Amino acid sequence: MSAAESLVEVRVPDMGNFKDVAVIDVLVKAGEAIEPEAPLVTLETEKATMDVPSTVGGVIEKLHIDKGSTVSAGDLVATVRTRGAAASAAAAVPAPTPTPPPAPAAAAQPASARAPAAAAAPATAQTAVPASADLPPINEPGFSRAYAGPSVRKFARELGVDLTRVTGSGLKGRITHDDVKTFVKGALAAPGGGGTGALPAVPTVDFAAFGPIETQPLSRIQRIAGPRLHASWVNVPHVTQFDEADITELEALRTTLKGQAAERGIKLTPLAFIVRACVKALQAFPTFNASLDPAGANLILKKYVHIGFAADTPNGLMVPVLREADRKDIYEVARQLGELSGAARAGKLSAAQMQGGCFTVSSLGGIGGTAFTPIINAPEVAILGVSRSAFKPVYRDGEFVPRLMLPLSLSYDHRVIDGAAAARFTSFLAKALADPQALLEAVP
Ligand code: CAO
Repeated sequence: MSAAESLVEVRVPDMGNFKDVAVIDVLVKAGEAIEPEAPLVTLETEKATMDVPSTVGGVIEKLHIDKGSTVSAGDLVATVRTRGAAASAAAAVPAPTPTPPPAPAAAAQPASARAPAAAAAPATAQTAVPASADLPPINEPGFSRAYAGPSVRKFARELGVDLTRVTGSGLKGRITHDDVKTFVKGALAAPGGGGTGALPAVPTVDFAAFGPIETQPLSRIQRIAGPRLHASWVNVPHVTQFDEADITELEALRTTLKGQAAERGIKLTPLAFIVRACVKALQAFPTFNASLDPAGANLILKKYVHIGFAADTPNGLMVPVLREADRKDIYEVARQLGELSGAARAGKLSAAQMQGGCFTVSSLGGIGGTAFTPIINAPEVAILGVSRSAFKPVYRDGEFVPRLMLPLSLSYDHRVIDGAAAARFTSFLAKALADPQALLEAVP
């Protein structure tokens, strides 16, 4: 240590009647350079949280308390190496700044009882301008009620972060420095790199605190598919149009043809008919066979029809693509559906076999259900969900007759497709499925 340097002990200041107060956050590390008044640790009593500031600027020589420990007035917090004459640390310690307890207690209080929180906010609070113009403006009443210590509030102010949007991971949901940093990172990573797309974080829960648990890693496919599904969910305004197709004749026809198809090694499932009907619908409604360009300014219409279909495999959801579905008759469609789903289940699909899709069909009909809302396989603009067919009473020519009805759930990108077009598309599909002979026609 040079002659000009000295060591200053920073101690816990007088906290009134409080003793054995919990240290809920340690805000600095040994070796870290700090300014005078920099918060060192955050303490929490039953009534408030408070930061203990340093009395001097310098470098942290040693920290004497850990997160999770308890302290009382006079306990040594840190030793700070500083330049110039050593100040009398105990005498110079400013009083800690309290912050009221979290929302549940605050919510039960009258508004006036929450006033100290507003007072704890810096004087600039009402006029603070977000550091990033992309971050949403700060909700001042919410900010003042947010459960965070003074240093976290100051930090959030500096970055222009609205604390009402930050999920606290600390004790009882208290917002920490790391939570603010995580929020900012999320805002920067969000589409557009700003903050308007930032999502509120899901609370972190210690499940083991409530009973036995087991942790299973997600499969490789789930890890790849998850972010893509999420990207579609948050980027594409989804609407789902429901409809029903009368497939009584289709099933009758399929039953008569199934045997001879099987002799050719083909499993003629309802999905083959559905894919053929989708091809016709995509030809009749070209905006469903399209994608928005990345800028969202142009619609790219595709002159080919490659249809993806969701396949449930032991490794997770995969979407093989049936290429040039418009050039294949129903038997060829059925044969390729069988081959591709077999390859998917065996984990033998090539990357090329999963690329280039224009529209996706997700059939849960072999499993069950009456309807669902499939997530669009973006940048495609629509996906057809198919549920299990069932006999229903349908009113026809003055009487109820049993008809086999197939539930259809079409999710579409509302930026590209409007509701009327979606309703026309599913009506068209229903008509096409009700006329199976037309689906059997040879394909040029
Ligand atoms: N209603 C009633 N029965 C149906 C049906 C429907 N909509 N669709 C299929 N079936 C019947 C079939 O006729 C078949 O019965 P038979 O053997 O008596 O003819 C049985 O269900 C099983 O069919 P399948 O599953 O072998 O064939 P498929 O063409 O219907 O489906 C495939 C193939 C790959 C789509 C399917 O196996 C699959 O993986 N489905 C799940 C897709 C999925 O997970 N989607 C969700 C994605 S979002 O998470």
